[in-house]
Order: sequence, then structure tokens, then C-alpha cells
Amino acid sequence: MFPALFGNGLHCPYCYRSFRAREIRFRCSGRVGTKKRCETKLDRVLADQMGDHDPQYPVFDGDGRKSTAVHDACYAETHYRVCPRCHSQLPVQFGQIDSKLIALVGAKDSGKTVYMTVLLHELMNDVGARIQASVLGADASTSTRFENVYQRVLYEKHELYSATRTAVAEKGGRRPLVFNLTIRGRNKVRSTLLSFYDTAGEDMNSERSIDQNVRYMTSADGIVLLLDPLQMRGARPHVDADALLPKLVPAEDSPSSVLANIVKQLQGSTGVKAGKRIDKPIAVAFTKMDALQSALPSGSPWHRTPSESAAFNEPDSVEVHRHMQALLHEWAGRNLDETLANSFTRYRLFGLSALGESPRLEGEDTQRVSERGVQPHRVEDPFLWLMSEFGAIRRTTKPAGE
Ligand SMILES: Nc1nc2c(ncn2[C@@H]2O[C@H](COP(=O)(O)OP(=O)(O)OP(=O)(O)O)[C@@H](O)[C@H]2O)c(=O)[nH]1
Ligand SMILES: [Mg+2]
Ligand SMILES: [Zn+2]
Ligand SMILES: [Zn+2]
Repeated sequence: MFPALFGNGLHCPYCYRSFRAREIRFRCSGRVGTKKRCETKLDRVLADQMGDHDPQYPVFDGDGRKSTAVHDACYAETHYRVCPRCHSQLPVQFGQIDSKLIALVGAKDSGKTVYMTVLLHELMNDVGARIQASVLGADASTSTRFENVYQRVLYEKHELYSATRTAVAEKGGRRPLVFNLTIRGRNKVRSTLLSFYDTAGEDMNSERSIDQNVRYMTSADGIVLLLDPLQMRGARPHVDADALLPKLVPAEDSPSSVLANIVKQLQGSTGVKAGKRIDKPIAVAFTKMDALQSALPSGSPWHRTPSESAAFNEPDSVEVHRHMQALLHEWAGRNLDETLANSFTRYRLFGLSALGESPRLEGEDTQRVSERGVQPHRVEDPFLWLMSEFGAIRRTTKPAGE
């Protein structure tokens, strides 16, 4: 039931390195024990790996399979368990509950940061209510950062983000956002840890990619690859006249080069044999579909609002997949689709709009969300497909549109 406990062991949701349960270490609680109380100081490992320079209580070895340990130096008990590789504090139920790392990747400007924010916001609100799920930050830093940095900019200030800084620019790497998703099933409650790492588009470019980024993709249980249709030559003539049309990016950042890099990195580091495909589900989604929706036929399945059911609607998704496949051939040629089919055992195409409407340009370079606010369409589809691939949510075969 708990795949994260077997095989190669566990994966840290913060640094994505693997280890076994017994290797988990503990951090002193700093409480008063029967000996001299411990003091805080710089944790070199945490500083080097995660860029966190705050003084911390010492890390010590214990039986990592247990939930508590007593620190020999002070005799105080602690329930803070940390990753043996990066010293990040592990979520409370880590190791006991299912843990899924979902890698969100895509070229620069493809819409990753906006998508991640809107998806999580939806999971915390409407979509969460629909699938009877709740989402909570698994650590204090995730909760405050999501609230103050991500959510506030888009939903309160109604502004778009500036480009995400590359992990190289942020010394020591960036901390992923880790959430605990709890789904109420018919007779049991199922928890899944979700880890999202907001990559910068540049990190996808092979020469500049760094360790953490490659680890992030190779240890992921599922991948969401975002493709920007506004970067596809065949789509650009169909873009709404009043939508913001970005400049064409250089060839090395094009959707097909990014996909080629991802395949290369995954094949290189997971040891996939020549001629074999990568056995990780990959959801490939066109973002910014609002800018192209008037070019779609009125009967397009993309326009439909997926049913209110808690389950993942397979027939609806397959119809959208076929439509997106036809669009992909028309907009970017067959090559991308061929690469996906030849490289992955399971892939599915999606179309989504995180904002629902094109942002407006204010002044030289500030972009604002439309006055009507954020109105996402089909942002949950790729996520629900992955969750259904993991067996975490049900799939229904009820005909689409019913
Ligand atoms: N029309 C439309 N534009 C969008 C949507 N989502 C994002 N955009 C546009 O895409 C731009 C980039 O979005 P981001 O989420 O910052 O892209 P990113 O992939 O995180 O970019 P980097 O962090 O630089 O790699 C935004 O400034 C918007 O102009 C959408 O749903 N609809
Ligand atoms: Mg970004
Ligand atoms: Zn770690
Ligand atoms: Zn101590």
C-alpha cells in the first residue's frame, strides 16, 4: 500500500534524494532534558543543500523507523525527524503515508508558476470540495510562502509573477512546496504528500540544468509537462487579437527542445535501456488555451466543463486528448507527439487555461490579471489523471458530458 517504503526506499520531498527509513535522523527539540540544554547553531548541511542559514538545534542518529528519539547530549525527547541527506525536517507522517513527487516542468514562460498556484488554489477550494479532498502545507515554510508569495500576488494583487529565478541563481537551491493532500474515500481517508518544485525555465535547458533539477525529474512519480501553444508557429496566426502574444523564444527553448532534453535527462539517469520506454506517467498540457479558444470549433470537448463527480472522467479525458493531439499535429507537426509515444509508456495530452483570460499589460512590463479575476478552466485535469494513475482517486467510465 505504501510504495514509498519499498524499492529504492524513500525520497525526500525537499531534496529528492533517496534513503531508507532507518537512515532517517532526528533534530534535538531544544527542550530541557535531564542534562545541559542544547543550543542552536548553523547547520552546515541544511545551509549547503537548502540555503537555510537559520541557527538550528543539533541533528543526531537514532532509530529512524521510530517517530521519536532521545538526544544523548541533553536527554530531551524529540519528534523532529530530518532527511539524512539535506537535514530538512520531514513531514509528520512521512514514511507512513503515501508520498508522491510530481515534477512540474516546461520551457521558460510556459506558465509553470501561474499553473502551480492556480492548481493548488483550486485544490484548496472548488476542486478540493468536488473530490472531497483537503490540501494543507506540510511545513510552516510551505504554508507561508504559498500564502504570501504565490497566492497573494495572483489573487490579491492581481499581478503576474516575474520570471522564476534559476536554481543556480538561488545559492543552495530552492525549497519545494510540500503539501499534504487528504482524500475522503467511501470508507477510508487517504493521505498523500505532494511535492512541487517551481523550476525556472532555464533549468530545463541542458547546459544550465543542475543536479537538483535532474534529481527532481528522475525521482518524480509523475510529470506534468507544460507546453506553451503561443510558441508554436502553427498556432500563432490563430491567437485572439486582444491576447498578449509573447515573442518567439530561441530554438533551444522551444517546446520540442525542452521535451528532447527531458527525455535525455530521464533516460540518462534512470538507466532506461535502449529501445525501452520510460515508465512514468507524463501529463502533457497546453497552457494559455484561453488565447486560442475562439479558434477551436464550438463542438470541441475542451469547452466542456468536466462533471461535478469526485472521480476522474476517463471518456471525457480521452476525447480531449484526441482533440489536443490533432491540434498538436496542426500547430507543431507530428514530431512532438511521436517523441512522446516513443519515449513514455503512459502519456496523455491536456489543454488548460489557468487564468481563463489573457492578462493585460500595464505600463512597460507589469502584467495584470483581468478585472474578472482568475477563472481557471480544466487546470485540475492533468493532476487528477496522475492521481488516478497512482490509484489515489477513482476513475469513471461514464460517457463524457453526462
Ligand atoms: N493567456 C494566458 N497567459 C498566461 C496564462 N498563464 C500564464 N500566462 C502568461 O505566461 C507568462 C509566464 O507565466 P509563468 O507562470 O510566470 O511562467 P513560468 O513557466 O513560471 O516562467 P519561468 O519561471 O520564467 O520559467 C505570464 O506572465 C502570462 O503572460 C494563462 O492561463 N493564460
Ligand atoms: Mg516560474
Ligand atoms: Zn532531503
Ligand atoms: Zn539535545
